[in-house]
Amino acid sequence: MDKLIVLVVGVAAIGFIVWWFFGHHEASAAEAQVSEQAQSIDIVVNGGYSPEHVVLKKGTPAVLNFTRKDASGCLDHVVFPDFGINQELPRGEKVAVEINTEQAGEFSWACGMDMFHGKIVIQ
Ligand SMILES: [Cu+2]
Repeated sequence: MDKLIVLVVGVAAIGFIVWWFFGHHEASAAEAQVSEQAQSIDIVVNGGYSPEHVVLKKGTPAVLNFTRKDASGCLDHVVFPDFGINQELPRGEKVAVEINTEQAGEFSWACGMDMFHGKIVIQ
């Protein structure tokens, strides 16, 4: 009987690990607030990015406002390789990152260590 319990618990643990690493996690997506001249969106940095997918309108200057709540140093920089941006994010401060939206496409951003990722879609 003990062996059966160990087996059941073991299988459940393996199932959880598989789900954790390979399961589909729903990503949060959001559209920026757009007016005629500008668009902006607030992004909270706390164990990742929320939202992590941002849709921007092509040709309208865009600002992403990052606020880092996470205490870990892992997320203290945000990097947009396609735009040559490497921005420091002091904890608790709202930091504006300007994005050039002249070109449509999908562009990713990441933390300084390339562990956490987000994506902007310019369309
Ligand atoms: Cu990191």
